[in-house]
Amino acid sequence: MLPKIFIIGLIHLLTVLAKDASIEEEEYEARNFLAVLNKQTEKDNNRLTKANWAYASNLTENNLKNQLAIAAEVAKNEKEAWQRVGQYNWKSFSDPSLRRHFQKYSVLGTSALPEEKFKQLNKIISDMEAIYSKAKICPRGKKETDGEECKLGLEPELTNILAKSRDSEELKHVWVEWRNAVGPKCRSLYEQYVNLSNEAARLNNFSDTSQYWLDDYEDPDFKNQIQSLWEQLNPLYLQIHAYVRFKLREKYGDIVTEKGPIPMHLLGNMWGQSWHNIGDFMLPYPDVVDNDLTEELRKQNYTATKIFRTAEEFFKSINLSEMPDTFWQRSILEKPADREIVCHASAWDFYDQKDFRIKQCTEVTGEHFITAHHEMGHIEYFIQYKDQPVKFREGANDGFHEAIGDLIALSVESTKHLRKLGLVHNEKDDPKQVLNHLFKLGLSKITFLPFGYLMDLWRWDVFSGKTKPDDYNCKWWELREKYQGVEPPVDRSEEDFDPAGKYHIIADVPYLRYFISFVIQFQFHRSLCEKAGQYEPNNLEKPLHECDIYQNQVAGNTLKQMLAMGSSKPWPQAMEVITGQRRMDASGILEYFKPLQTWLEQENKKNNAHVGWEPSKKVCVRTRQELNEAQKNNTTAFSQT
Ligand code: X8Z
Ligand code: ZN
Repeated sequence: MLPKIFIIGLIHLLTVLAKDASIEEEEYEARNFLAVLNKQTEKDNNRLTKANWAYASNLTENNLKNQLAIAAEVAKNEKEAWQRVGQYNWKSFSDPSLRRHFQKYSVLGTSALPEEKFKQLNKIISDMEAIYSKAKICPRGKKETDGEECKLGLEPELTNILAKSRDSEELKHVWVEWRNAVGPKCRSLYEQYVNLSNEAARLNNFSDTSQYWLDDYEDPDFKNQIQSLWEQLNPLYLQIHAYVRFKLREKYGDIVTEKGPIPMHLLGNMWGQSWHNIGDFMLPYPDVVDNDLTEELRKQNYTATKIFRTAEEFFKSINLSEMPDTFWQRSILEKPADREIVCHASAWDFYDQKDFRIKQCTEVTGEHFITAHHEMGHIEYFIQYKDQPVKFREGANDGFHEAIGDLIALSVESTKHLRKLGLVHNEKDDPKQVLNHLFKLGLSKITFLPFGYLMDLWRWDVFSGKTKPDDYNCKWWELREKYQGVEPPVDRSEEDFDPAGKYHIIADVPYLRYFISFVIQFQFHRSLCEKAGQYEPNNLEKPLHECDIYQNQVAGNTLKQMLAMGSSKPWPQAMEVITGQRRMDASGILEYFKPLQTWLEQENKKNNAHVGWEPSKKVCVRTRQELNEAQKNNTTAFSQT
């Protein structure tokens, strides 16, 4: 006779084995299910991306109709798949990778909406994109009736005026008219968009769209981490802000106050998000030769294709992939003259493992040269993770996707590399030149940070309902002032809708990704430069801002390994591959700009430049009529004194 204890033990063991066997069987079946589903998702995504591309590269009614019809069909398939996914007990699977794959399919997104509402939402977004992309304004001093001349669009005309003109009245005109052309037409559409988007989020069990967006970061504390990063970076921003305001006041006089926010039409960019276009008249050392990248590219007969070939060569040199032939055949690298397209630069994955494209209305400028690297970084990510299941063909998080091309551009933009490309001629850098260079880069990177943060601070409160439609515009200006210390060139009202003047707002593209990118690209840069032996902490001979990882395959292979993971693992794991650390960290960008920060602090002291800002004198009220009355009273008050 077997002892009782032994029999009980045996029964227990058999039960465990049987359970294990049934879990194993279930997981085996689940894997097969996902393999089939993956194929279907691949096909559907391919069809949908082709339709989206067709519309974005030719904004016709017919292409829109086709895009909406295909999107609705794909949404139907997604809903069915989602229901089948729900029948699996996937949360108790033993394989974490399988669980993660199911988890990705368990969030349905906007396809959760009833068909009519889904179509409505897509149409609203496409309509806003068309309004934005087709908007045209007249030059200063011309009226609609002047016909032919009133054809200034955002890219390239208005962007160029903002970048080059130093006539504050012309700048103000373009700034105001762009917003007049887009804002009011989008306001009611945007309100409908917010409602439908929230409805979809709730059907996915999120309280609103802001929660849905934040869910991607897989960390309930993410918002706090972002806030803390911003707080660490704010002192550096305040220094460059103070210096720029001081210089703008020298140039433009009293329209720039000594202590107030900066009138943003003077910053060289339609949204005041990047200020590098005004660097030429405020360099720390104006007397040393300044390398103008735009000028050099033009002198050397660069074309759009040559810019992209140059970018490709860098990626290849670190053992990343070349662009496939179809990339060169199907991409749109210049603005077509015969039709309206969405010009905002973008990179496209067609989910068939071979078709990848860029659409960019490339101009031969330094800015577009960098954007070309940015876009190609997206393509490189697509290529490296192409063998993952479709649901893992994403960045580790969306900030990672945005950071890759910029990370490469940090090497490309170093004087050392530009010299290799023959785009800088002097043999050696003197320290003054290095500082000028760092300052120009700071005008794109540091100044962007508060903008990158506040775009979604605004949207989070809009989606959660904390900001009501009646306050949309004034709340926007409140945040612009609070974080960026900028103000509009003229008073605003709720009859304007200025957020719509920025592409990502009307195109339903979350923006926190860029803030994340601008922080982590410097972390990545520091780690890869260390691997390449080009940077050592505290070694003045090897500073971070002079590192160029060109041709360094050790650095390239590390990057490649991270890219190939896609989103198959939580993002801290991907970050660990490159940096050995699992957290976002402001110390990379702070270290990069340390010499600039020190210089700015001294200079601001020397100039007695005010750091920070007092409240703006510009107002934001409900109606234009209220505004007119306030202005009339103001004038009377003014004339009486
Ligand atoms: O939208 C872009 C890229 C496409 S993902 C051109 N960027 C942001 C912007 O233009 O506002 C790059 C930097 C910020
Ligand atoms: Zn991008």
